Amino acid sequence: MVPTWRLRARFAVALAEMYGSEVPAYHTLVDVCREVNDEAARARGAEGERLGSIERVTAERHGAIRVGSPRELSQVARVFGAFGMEPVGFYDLRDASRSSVPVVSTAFRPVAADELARNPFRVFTSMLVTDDRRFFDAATQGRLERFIGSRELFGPELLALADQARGEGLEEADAARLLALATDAFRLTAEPIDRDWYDALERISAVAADVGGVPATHINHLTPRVLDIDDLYARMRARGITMIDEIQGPPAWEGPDVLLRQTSFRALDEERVFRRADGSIERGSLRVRFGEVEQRGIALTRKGRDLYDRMVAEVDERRREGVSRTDTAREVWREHLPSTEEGLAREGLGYFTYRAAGPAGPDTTLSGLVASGALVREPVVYEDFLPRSAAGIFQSNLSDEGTRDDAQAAVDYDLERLAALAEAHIHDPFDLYAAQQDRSIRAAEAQLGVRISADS
Ligand code: OOG
Ligand code: NI
Repeated sequence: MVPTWRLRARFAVALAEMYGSEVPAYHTLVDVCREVNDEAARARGAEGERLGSIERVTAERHGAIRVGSPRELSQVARVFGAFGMEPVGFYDLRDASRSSVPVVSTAFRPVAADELARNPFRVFTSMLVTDDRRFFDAATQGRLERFIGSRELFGPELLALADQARGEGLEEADAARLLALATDAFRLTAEPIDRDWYDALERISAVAADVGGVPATHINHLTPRVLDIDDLYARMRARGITMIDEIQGPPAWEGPDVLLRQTSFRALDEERVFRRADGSIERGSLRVRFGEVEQRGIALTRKGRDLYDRMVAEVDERRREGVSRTDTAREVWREHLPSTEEGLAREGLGYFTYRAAGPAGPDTTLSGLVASGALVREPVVYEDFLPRSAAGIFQSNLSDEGTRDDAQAAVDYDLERLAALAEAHIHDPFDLYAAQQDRSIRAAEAQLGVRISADS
């Protein structure tokens, strides 16, 4: 049987090959990422690998896809499940954005630390909320649901192989077939797009048009990871590539990197085939796909995340004319966020793992044991996404804000509701990080033969 992680690694490579042939600028992005990572790794040495080995970081990608219904989402869960990718987290982008982004999302990724270390491939997956009246009136909802209900994104052979991979496993020949079918399911379709229907949806939301106006789904972007996103941003600009105005997420500052920083280059014109109302076929172009890059930092606890959300709100309030968001954010960060990993750990803001390295001294608190050298503390990397940044990425690539009527009632979604619709358990990311931290402390206790107490 082919091990799940190998299937996942091959899936990530196959998607990258396909996407790279569809979006040539992707190759430029990957080349520049490699330059940035090589240089950063050389300059920082082992310190640079605290949030992931250079092998992992260089190979690391996340994809983004968009589907139109609970049925399609539950099929996606089966397909990604074959690669050991489970849904984690819930993101509501409808309210995270000024523009019209009528989707709720989760991310499919490996959940175990050793699986993440072998290959961390993940896919941010959004589902169109067709019954949200702020975006779609009853007639549009009905037509959307009929259109989406009548297409088939994932064929029966693919789904059967995926189920088998999750169950008893697959031998090489079937594994190769699964990979070919799964990759193909995310290929840009050559089938003509109904121009009037697409345009009508686009007036409401470009994202809705991309999901509900096209007969298939596709990889929207495939994102490499870098160790220094500021350097990447400058180099891409130097190559004449138009980047969005700001890096999303935390600012560059002298303290530890937390959560996730992201930026993207603007969507490119891509040729598509359209069908006019009179039946004629024409060529045209769409701008829905873009290139994105990410830099990952330390995973924050619930308390740390609350602080992050408050800081983001404070940046919004404090921002003055003529001062960039990043400069304001840096001020706010310096005021509120501890400037060392030690500080993040002591205040219970970040997740860390601990390993035993020497005999325990009399002080058996976590930080006491770290200070005496009995424990070594390592940061846990953030493996997930940020709704506000995701909305910023969506938004900065829309040429038009679309339309929404906020006087209409929203439809409530949360993690449980999305899980029920996806027919899958959606993990709470905080639980995963906390369990990882706890396991490392329990193992260290067993090795040191002491009971370790928390700092506060
Ligand atoms: C997803 C946008 C969000 C991220 O990395 O946060 C995103 C999409 O465009 O479908 O990719
Ligand atoms: Ni992305």
